[in-house]
Amino acid sequence: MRPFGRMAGSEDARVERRTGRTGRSERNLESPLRHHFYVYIFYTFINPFHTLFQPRNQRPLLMKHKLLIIIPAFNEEATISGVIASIRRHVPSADIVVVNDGSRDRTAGLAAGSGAVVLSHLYNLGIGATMQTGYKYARSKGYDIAVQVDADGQHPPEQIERLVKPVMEGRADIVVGSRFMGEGDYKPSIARSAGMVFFSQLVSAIIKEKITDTTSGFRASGKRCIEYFSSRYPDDYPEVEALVLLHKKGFSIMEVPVSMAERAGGKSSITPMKSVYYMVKVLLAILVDLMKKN
Ligand SMILES: Nc1nc2c(ncn2[C@@H]2O[C@H](COP(=O)(O)OP(=O)(O)OP(=O)(O)O)[C@@H](O)[C@H]2O)c(=O)[nH]1
Ligand SMILES: [Mg+2]
Repeated sequence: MRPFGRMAGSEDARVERRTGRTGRSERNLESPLRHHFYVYIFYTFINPFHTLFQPRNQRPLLMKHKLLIIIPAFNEEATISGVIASIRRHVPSADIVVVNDGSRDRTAGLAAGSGAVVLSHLYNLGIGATMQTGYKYARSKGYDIAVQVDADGQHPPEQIERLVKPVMEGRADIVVGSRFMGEGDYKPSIARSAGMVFFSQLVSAIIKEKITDTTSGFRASGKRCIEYFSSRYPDDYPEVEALVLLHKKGFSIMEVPVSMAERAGGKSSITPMKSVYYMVKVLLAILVDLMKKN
């Protein structure tokens, strides 16, 4: 007896077909005309539609491009494994790199254990430097698209596809997931909300296009943006300034609605004091960017 039973194409099966021990008529199975007929029917009528019935996460559009998910992570041991598992489930064709920004907890080990590539900063360098490390990696490995997904579980991986699609179709150089386009029920604190409204109006006025969520880090960048970000990326709290820099360089920016959760674990770095510093720092940085020639 064979341990795994009998395979359809095995020698046994072929012998049986020849000898007719399967009980089926030999003439039916061997008829080349009928075989060609089935093949013709399959490739003419059934195969052209097969992509419609594929599961969402195996859509050819996502598989045609080299896609990298960049996860910036600083002390995110509570959530990193779950975030990686969820990305794998929803975008199995993507590669994942975790940029561990000098975490003092088990973030790096857990990320490696979940199968992601892990790049570690020796010291905490901040989110700007963390993202730039990710973009440098994307560029060096020739990725077509890079998507930033936070390590704290705020960015839903099932919505990565809607960020990536316009970039793949050549409709935008960067696509930002916006919490304020009618999806989800994200409610920031009053102080944060004031800052968000202020920056959204400022950036919209500068780039002459409505941007509703300038602080969202849930974004997909195409090849040209990857190239640019690998050589220049703002420091602290970089998301707002990055949009102004991209606009200055002539890149096209698009927003799509997304829903975002609250942090699923760990600790937010944004205290009320830091929010004030953030506002002033980003404002000054944008003014300097606008004054600079290049
Ligand atoms: N805070 C902070 N986050 C970093 C740093 N380096 C990398 N990160 C990662 O950058 C991502 C965004 O940081 P968050 O602290 O979540 O910032 P946020 O989403 O604006 O703030 P919350 O809404 O409070 O979560 C997370 O995945 C962090 O782990 C760093 O130096 N400080
Ligand atoms: Mg967060």
